[in-house]
Amino acid sequence: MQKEAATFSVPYLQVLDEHGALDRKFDPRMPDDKALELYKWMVYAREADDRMLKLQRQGRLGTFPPCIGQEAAHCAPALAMRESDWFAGAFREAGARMMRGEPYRNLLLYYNGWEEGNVNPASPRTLPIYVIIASQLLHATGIAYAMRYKGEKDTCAVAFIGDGGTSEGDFHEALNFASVWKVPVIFIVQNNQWAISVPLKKQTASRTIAQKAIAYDVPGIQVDGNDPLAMWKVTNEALERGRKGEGPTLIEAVTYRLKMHTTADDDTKYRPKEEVEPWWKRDPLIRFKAYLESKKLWDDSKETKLWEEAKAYVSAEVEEFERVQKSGEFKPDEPFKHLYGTQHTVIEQQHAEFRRLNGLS
Ligand SMILES: Cc1ncc(C[n+]2csc(CCOP(=O)(O)OP(=O)(O)O)c2C)c(N)n1
Ligand SMILES: [Mg+2]
Repeated sequence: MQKEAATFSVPYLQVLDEHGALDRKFDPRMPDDKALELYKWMVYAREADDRMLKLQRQGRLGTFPPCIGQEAAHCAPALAMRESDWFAGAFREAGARMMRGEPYRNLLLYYNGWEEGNVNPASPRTLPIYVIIASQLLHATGIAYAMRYKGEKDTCAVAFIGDGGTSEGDFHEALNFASVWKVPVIFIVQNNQWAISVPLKKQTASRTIAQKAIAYDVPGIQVDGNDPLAMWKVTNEALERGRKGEGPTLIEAVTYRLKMHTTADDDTKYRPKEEVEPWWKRDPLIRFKAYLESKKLWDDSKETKLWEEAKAYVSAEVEEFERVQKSGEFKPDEPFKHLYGTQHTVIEQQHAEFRRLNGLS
């Protein structure tokens, strides 16, 4: 006897196409004030990245990973989240971080080597930037499990990862544990088609990343990651499932890294411009602006004003970043104090050596 043991499918969602046209059947009815807030932060993130690129090229900032082109994939989920939800990002979610109350100067400080830039004073539930690929998924899963264990019924954790990160064991361990224990955690894969210079097709033979959820019996969905409405809708649905005790969700946001991996590499060396160019037409900012205009919420004068505000905000933060660096307020040996919760002899020795070598009294 042979029969189907189980059948699976992988849904795909797009609500706004690349011209900003709305598929009414799936319209999540984002309130106007929320839509305007979202566009604001997407513009702020774009301006912030543009400025960081210039600062880095001028030698005023260390290397950093631009999120240009991926604003919808991380800002729309941040809009759906509550302050009480935990945010475990990777390193390409600048817009979402600002939406969680992180001052832009923090990102500048962090990428110039100051650990103080990792402290979000407005949101203790926003975890620091994770460079160790995929580790944040395990932390988010553990935290969400602990929150439920402690009786916080409505709290979810949202973890971000890249397409490359899905090849790490941590990704699979987090999905497995979260599914078995019905943990209220959401995994958002920003599939930007590249992991440094490794293209998606060399990363995985899977036709979608969303299908990786099937192995763990987790609901998985592939979404147009440059569509803010689709991203907001699926994140809301996943949060609702998590809050109801129905467990985790895997969201694959199909997007594109329009710039280099970090300012330390030259992407023109490993990918043709013919591949990159069409993605500029799918820019989430262009698409969302067209949508706002179609709803009569936006016009040219509002657009000009918003960019002026973004530039003024970014300039003021850059000024503060440069002031604080010179002020001596921050301590370069700060990380030694926070590596473990309690003191550790070897770390203390290293700390003393660091202070001696750097002439710190
Ligand atoms: C555990 C681990 N291995 C390797 C690296 C080096 N590394 C940094 S970013 C990166 C690629 C990440 O690609 P992806 O997950 O697609 O995220 P993206 O950079 O595209 O946002 C690698 C291999 C790392 N930071 N951590
Ligand atoms: Mg990637």
